[in-house]
Amino acid sequence: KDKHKEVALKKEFIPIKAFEQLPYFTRQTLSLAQRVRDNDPGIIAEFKRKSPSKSWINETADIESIAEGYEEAGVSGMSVLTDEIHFGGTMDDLLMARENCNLPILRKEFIIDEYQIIEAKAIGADAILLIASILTKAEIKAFSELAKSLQLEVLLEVHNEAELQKSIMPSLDLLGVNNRNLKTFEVSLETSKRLSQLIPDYFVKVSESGISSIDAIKSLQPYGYKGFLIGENFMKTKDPGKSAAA
Ligand code: IGP
Repeated sequence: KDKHKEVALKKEFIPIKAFEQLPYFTRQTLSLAQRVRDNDPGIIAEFKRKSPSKSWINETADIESIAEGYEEAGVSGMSVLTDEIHFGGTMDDLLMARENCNLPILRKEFIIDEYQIIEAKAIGADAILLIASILTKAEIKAFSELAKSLQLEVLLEVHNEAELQKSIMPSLDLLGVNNRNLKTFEVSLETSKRLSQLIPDYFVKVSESGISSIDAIKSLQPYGYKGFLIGENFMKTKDPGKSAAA
C-alpha cells in the first residue's frame, strides 16, 4: 500500500516498467458494466471537489469516508476525477478510493495518451473514460484495445450524433451520453433522450451529468438507460454517501 502511495504522490514521470511492478497492476478488476446492468438503477457516484462550471462543490471532501459511504449506499460504481487543474482531483484520490471500497472504480480523466491507461491500472482503476470529442477514431480504437488488454473496461463519452457515429466499435463496454456540453457547460437531459435510439443495444447505456432527482432517472429509463453518472448532486451535500442511498 505504501508503495502505491509513493508512486501516486510523485509528480514526475514513472517508467512503465515501474508500473508493471506494482501489485494493483495485476489485480483482478471488477466489472462496472455488469453491476450497472444488474442494478436498478445503476448509479455511478462521482467524487468531485470542484468543476470548471461551478468552482468549488466540496472543498473539504474526504475521499476515504465518501468511498465507504458510496459503497454502503449500494451504488454500482464510483467515478474518481484525477484531473487536478479543472477538478481538484489527484491520483492519490483514486488510490485512497481503491483502498477504502470494493466498488468498480472509473478513472475520470482527459485521456490522450496510452501512458494514462497503464497508470490507471497501476493505481487500482477498473474502468477508464474516453471522451470522443477530444480523440480521433483511431485513438479511440487503440486506447480501448489497450484498456481491454489490461482488463480495464471502457466508458466512451459522446455529446452528439457525429461523435457517436465515429465511436461505435466492439472494444467499448459502456456508452455514456454527457448531458453537459463541455464547451458551453449547458446541461440538458434531452441530449440523452435524443441520442439513445442511435446507440446499439449491446452497449450499457449511461446518462451523465445534471441528474438531480429520482424523477430524472425515471424519465431516462424508458430510453434504455441503465447507468446514471451523478457527481454534484451528491458531492454538494454534507454526507454524499447518505445522499446516494436516498
Ligand atoms: C457528473 P454532475 O453534473 O452530476 O456533477 O456530472 C459527471 O457526469 C461529470 O463530472 C462529467 C465529466 C466528464 C467531468 C461527465 N463527463 C468529463 C470531467 C470530464
